[in-house]
Amino acid sequence: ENHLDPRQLTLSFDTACMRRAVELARRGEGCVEPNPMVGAVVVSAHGDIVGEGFHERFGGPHAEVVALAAAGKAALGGTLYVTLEPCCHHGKTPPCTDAILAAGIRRVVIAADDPFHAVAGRGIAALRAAGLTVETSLCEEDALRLTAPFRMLITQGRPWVIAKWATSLDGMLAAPPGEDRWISSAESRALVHELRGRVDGILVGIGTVLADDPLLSARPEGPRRAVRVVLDSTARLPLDSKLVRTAREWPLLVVVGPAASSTRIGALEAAGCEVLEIRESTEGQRLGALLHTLGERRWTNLLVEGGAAVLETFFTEGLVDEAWAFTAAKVFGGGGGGGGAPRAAGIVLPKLPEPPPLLVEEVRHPGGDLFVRSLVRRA
Ligand code: AOF
Ligand code: ZN
Repeated sequence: ENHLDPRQLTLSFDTACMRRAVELARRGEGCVEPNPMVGAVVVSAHGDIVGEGFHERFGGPHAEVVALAAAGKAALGGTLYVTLEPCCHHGKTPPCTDAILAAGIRRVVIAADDPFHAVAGRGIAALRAAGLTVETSLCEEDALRLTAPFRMLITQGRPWVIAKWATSLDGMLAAPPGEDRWISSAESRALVHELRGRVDGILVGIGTVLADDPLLSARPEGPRRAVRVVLDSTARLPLDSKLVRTAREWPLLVVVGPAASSTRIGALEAAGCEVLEIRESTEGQRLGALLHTLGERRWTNLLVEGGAAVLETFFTEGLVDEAWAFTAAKVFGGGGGGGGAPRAAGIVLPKLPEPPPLLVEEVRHPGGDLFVRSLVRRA
């Protein structure tokens, strides 16, 4: 005969609640960093959803505390679903494990561990020691992806790197002179501005600045104001560039090498730029040292916007975590010279010892372009 397996029912309800918690967590994107995005759902002993919450901003209450406050007395004897192991340390707020015990929760379902040294398994242990039922790893893959930039910062000491580029259908990275200066559609550019508004930094090479004179700000502004970063080993950045002229409004970090003259450095500093000198000898070491410094500043997300040589270095050094590629349905031609611009794929990929394994996470068609967002998978 045909009857429902009650365990199957429980499993799918648990999964639905955890998916909801993951969805809630994502609302904190751009506001919580360098903290992780976390979401929580409280289900009463009767099986009703009685509270929801997420970590809304850095320094604010944690997801569990928000969800438990919403549930009030209805949490007694209930279940808490949370996307990250509850904390058990006194940080900017008291331990979530205490709040969970005080609310009378009986069962806690956790999607992923917290790699932060003050927690790292101790949150789970504290709840078990208090006699609660604790289950782990439900929707773990989603929760790990959700907190991947946080985990990169905690475990590797560097920000998550997002590489972005736009090309024509024939692989040209920039329009030939005289053409419409935009490659991608207005909708594609709006997606990039949204991204710019939630990252900690937006990085380009000096070549891109000299060619395009970009502003690199988010328009409209997002939840955070990214620092604009220029890789400029000899400090060639023009004082009348848009970047330098707006340096007092939007922070600008100029990364120079030992060959940069102190006069140029002084002029950039006087114009409101921060100049960071990196002395390592190889390109790879310099990039590693820069990312390490940015990690010390607790940067969680860095957007790399080009040009081709900078993208190539990041890929070659294995420092790209996520790729945003826009392809416009336009053919520029000119690959044989005569105004032709560099080929993105042609320059970036074939020089790699091994092409990075990409996992496509999203495909869209903003304004008629093709947008592919993918993740670089590592062993
Ligand atoms: C949780 N629930 O919603 C979050 C957690 O700076 P604080 O005091 O807010 O603490 C931040 C640390 O707490 C962070 O590094 C991470 O380990 C954890 N974040 N934990 O139980 C939450 N956001
Ligand atoms: Zn907490």
